[in-house]
Amino acid sequence: MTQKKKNHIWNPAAEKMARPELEALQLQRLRDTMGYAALHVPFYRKLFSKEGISPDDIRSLPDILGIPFTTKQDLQEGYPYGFFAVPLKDVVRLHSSSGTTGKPTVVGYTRKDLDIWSELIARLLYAGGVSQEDIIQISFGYGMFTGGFGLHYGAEKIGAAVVPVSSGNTNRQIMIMKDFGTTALVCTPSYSLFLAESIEEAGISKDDLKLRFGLFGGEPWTESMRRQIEKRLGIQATDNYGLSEVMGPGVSYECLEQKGMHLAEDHFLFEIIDPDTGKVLPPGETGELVITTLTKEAVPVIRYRTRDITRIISEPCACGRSSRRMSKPSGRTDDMLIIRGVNVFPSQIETVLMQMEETDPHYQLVITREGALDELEVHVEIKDAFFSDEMRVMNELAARIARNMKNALGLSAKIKLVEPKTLQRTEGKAAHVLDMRRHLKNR
Ligand code: DLL
Repeated sequence: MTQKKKNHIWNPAAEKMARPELEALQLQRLRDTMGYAALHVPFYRKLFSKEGISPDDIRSLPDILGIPFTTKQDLQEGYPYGFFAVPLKDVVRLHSSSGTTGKPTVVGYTRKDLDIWSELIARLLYAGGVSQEDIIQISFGYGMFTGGFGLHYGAEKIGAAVVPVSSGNTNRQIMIMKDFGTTALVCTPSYSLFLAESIEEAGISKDDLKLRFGLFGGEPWTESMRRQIEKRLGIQATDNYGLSEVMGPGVSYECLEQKGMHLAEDHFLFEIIDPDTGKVLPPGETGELVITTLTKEAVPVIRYRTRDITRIISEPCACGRSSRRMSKPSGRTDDMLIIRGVNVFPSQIETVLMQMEETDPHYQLVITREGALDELEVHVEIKDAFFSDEMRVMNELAARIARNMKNALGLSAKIKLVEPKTLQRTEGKAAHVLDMRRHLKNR
């Protein structure tokens, strides 16, 4: 394993700002954002006047509690430009969310928004070990997804050599990685694992590569998956979170301590609420993340419900940054599966699978309904070394997985073992769930 680079901070003045100073800055920016949104976004103008809210009422950060939430549905109803606070002549870039649930949401950036975005990506890259000496291969999709272009401009800002390969064409990715001497890889965690698998298959040893750091994000992944990626690629892997509705990557980023993602608190305000009641939870409790943008010009959002489930960590980090951190999101409120009344997140199933040495983190959950009863079938890839032609051996393994799942989650599932490398791989975000009940409902 490479030597740890610590305290590698891009913008110490901002990232190590004393908390009282940071909170005063947040308050000032919150009031400015509210005044700005009331003036330029009809949705907020109407909302504030209906609720009798004025930016002058915000005298301390907790005063934000009186403001109603903004939801994904609100943004969708404004499709495409309803939430824009500036005329299109001032917009220099447009991105959109993937739109797997209904209409996509369209987000715009002014030149100042792009400058701030690059600044936050520069912080992210330094935190993950990357500097101007690195050759950074960006294997996120370049397109409407914010991953590719988002990382790109921050990487140029710090002066790294950027290889904008985008996603897909795995053989070419590996060739470039080897021939160009890539030192830092940027993609989704699931794609990094697929790359690791393909590199091994091609008979390339990790010692033939110069990779040292992996900066991943865009989807949930577990600690055990991180360990596996680090081992197979010989890198230090950090996690990065963000969402297009508030900017894209750069909202929070992990440092090499690998103990949660530092929140970019000078540009966003973070809260954790109970997703059922909407009440703000006490510090440290797990709930839904709510974000308010503090400096966005093109599309400011106030108290946006992300639907991501996480926890805020307030204890100081050994890296010296003063920001609080968020733990790895365990899933989304709309990802939660209710199977025969049991609430489960795909990440919990992944954790059970990853605790067993025989299984790979490639799995698919297929949920169907037989009459009134939900059935969960888990398709699991078995590692090459453990795959057997003997039925008895495979049945015994399937029974053990089913038992572990029952013990950990209280859920019975049918386990279907599949041969190594047979489940579909993705170049972007992995799709682990096939919920056939949704198709039934939609008919
Ligand atoms: O995924 C932005 C991004 C790109 C972040 C690259 C990091 C790296 P969207 O496509 O709008 O934006 O998807 C946002 O993805 O609400 C989470 O549910 C999920 N997500 C993003 N990063 C993480 C992460 C980008 N590190 C949605 N862990 C978010 C878990 C994540 N989930």
